Amino acid sequence: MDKNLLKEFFEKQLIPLWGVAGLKKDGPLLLPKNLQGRFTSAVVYAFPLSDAVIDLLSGGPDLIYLHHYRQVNYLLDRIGILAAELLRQNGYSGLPVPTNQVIDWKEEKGLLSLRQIAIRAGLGWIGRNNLLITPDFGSRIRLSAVLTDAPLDAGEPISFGCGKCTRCLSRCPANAIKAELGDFNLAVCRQFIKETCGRKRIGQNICGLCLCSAKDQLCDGKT
Ligand code: B12
Ligand code: SF4
Ligand code: SF4
Repeated sequence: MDKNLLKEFFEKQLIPLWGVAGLKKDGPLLLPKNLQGRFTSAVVYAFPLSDAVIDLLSGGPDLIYLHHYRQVNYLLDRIGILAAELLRQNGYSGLPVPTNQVIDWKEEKGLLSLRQIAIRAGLGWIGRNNLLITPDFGSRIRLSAVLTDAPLDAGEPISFGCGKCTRCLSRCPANAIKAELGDFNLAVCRQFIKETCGRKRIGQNICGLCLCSAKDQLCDGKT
């Protein structure tokens, strides 16, 4: 498969960041059992969230962010459906990964971890806020992917780039983010989100306060 076809497609959709994760070796780590062996690559892509919307957040999620979050999810799902069709028209199969659908409610997991796929494709690294951080947009992106059997060159992971920056620590009202990477506390993050979204009648488990911009990485004097 000519990768330029995908490049042209994503350019047309105004997708500024995408890449390919190889699944031949990592399939068992990344895919649920019923999908293993069927797909050799994941084409993962990201759409930036509006800085204007995120910068308005104060103390927790609001309805403007809720609307933006939903619309970006719809947009990414729509692009995934079109990308799968492009692959089909070129003789390959494509499975659009649901952008934000929880598939396993007991474990609270999606079809696969979009963060892990994005790391493998070289889009960014896991930051102190437990999110995928990209050099150009920080963590202010949403991710989606299409699984395929098309032969595509895979990307390479990039190294941790938060440097000494710790800006997100003070932004988290639940104190879930710590200076040590492995110390992120998902339980208190989840508790804050559920309590706040319930009280504010947001109707979706969102927060967004720790979505850092690319400027945050640059402020730490990485140089
Ligand atoms: C369910 C869910 C939640 C649950 C968490 C449950 C959970 N188990 O993680 C709740 C409601 C708490 C939540 C909160 C948030 N979420 Co959420 N969430 C999801 C969803 C739908 C599924 C996550 C999942 O399957 N997790 C299961 C575990 C296994 O995977 P993981 O957590 O992604 O990956 C971790 C581990 O695998 C480990 N890891 C890393 N490398 C490797 C390598 C190996 C080999 C192994 C074994 C592990 C490992 O580190 C990863 C990061 O912690 C994803 C979409 C998706 N399909 O990925 C969005 C997603 C992760 N959420 C997202 C966001 C933005 C948020 C929030 C900011 C809320 C909001 N939108 O306002 C907060 C952020 C919390 C935080 N700081 O981490 C984005 C992240 C974008 C980014 N820049 O990274 C995603 C990708 C949605 C999207 N389509 O863009 N979320
Ligand atoms: S605010 Fe700084 S430390 Fe936190 S995730 Fe973003 S770049 Fe990393
Ligand atoms: S999503 Fe909210 S509660 Fe969770 S780590 Fe980020 S700022 Fe803290």
